[in-house]
Amino acid sequence: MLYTMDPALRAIEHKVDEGIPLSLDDGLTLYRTPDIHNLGRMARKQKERKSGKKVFYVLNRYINSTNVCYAHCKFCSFAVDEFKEAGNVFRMTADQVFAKALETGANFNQIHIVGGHDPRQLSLDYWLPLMRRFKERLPHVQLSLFTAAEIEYMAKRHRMSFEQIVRELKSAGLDNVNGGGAEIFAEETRKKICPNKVNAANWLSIHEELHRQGVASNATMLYGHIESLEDRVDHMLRLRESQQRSPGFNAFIPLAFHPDGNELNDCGWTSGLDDLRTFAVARLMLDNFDHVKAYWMIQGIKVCQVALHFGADDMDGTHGSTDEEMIYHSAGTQSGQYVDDREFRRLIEDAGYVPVRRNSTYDEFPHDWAPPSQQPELVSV
Ligand code: V47
Repeated sequence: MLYTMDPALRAIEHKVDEGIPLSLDDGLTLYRTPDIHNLGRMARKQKERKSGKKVFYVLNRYINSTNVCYAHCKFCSFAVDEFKEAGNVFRMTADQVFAKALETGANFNQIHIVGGHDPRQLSLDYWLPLMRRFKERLPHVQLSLFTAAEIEYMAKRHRMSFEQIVRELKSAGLDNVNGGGAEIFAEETRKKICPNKVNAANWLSIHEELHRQGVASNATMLYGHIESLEDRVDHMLRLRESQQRSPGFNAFIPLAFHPDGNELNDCGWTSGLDDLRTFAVARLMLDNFDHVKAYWMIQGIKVCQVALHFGADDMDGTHGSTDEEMIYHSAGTQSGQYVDDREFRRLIEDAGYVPVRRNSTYDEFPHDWAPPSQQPELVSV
């Protein structure tokens, strides 16, 4: 049988080739086409226009600094109510975070830290000295800290504007803000899944302020729960418009919903095809984003490798051998805790691409680059 292209894709491909931004209807057509092969081909063509044959990864340390959280998002299995479940609480001291980061040496280019809305930890008094300490001891490491939800929480508690809080964080060395907290911007859906969290307008305002002050950031989308396809495409369009107003997003990261242990468990798991479609649609909709990230921890390393043929050009970070990611592990991910950089390079090369080591802001490094001194500072905890 002769294989024919879905005719609905032809006009969209023409627009992409001409650099014309896609509409909400185009996004829905891409999501609904049965022609998954041409969808992948179009996304791959766009990926290769952006980053050629390169696929990026970062040597990373990943830390969840506390699971105490007062936001009570319906999709979250990680957060703990410190009064109802006191026995399950962890709250690292600044010394513990510092020691954890250096546990496996100093040869990494990014430290990624996120935690809950914890009134005892989420304050400038805790974070600013710790950030300065990192910068002093590890000048080659970029600080990829917080999400916009955590920044809004700190701004509120310190009675600061977004402009003021970003200035404080930047002065202590903030290089990049993680893309979490975006969830789904569409108001009706957002109200149902995370009513107590930063709203869509503030999430976007915080990222735009970060960019104005020269701090880079990422953006995520949580998909595969109660949202509609319209909500997903609308989310991408709001990000594209925000990038237009105040550029500074590096990567878009689709986060597949994980159902174990949370109130939305009856939504189940996303399918492999839904994951691949989402990478491809994002690559085609977000024409002003340089990177689409397939984070092995989330869709699993096998789907993420295939995603390199559906528009993704980044596999995120190695994680250190003693890292313990908890957001996804508490929600049922089957991904392990650790992938080393040799494995990343093999997966990327097998897919026909060239692995490139990066930092948070996509400066490139030889794969065997090492910082001048790798001696970890001894810290008592
Ligand atoms: O905002 C929480 C998500 C996010 C679940 O910037 C869940 O490179 C799926 O910020 N199922 C935080 N997702 C993680 C985050 C992140 C992740 C990867 C890369 C980057 C980056 C940032 O985790 C939250 C929420 O959307 N999340 N629970 C769950 N059950």
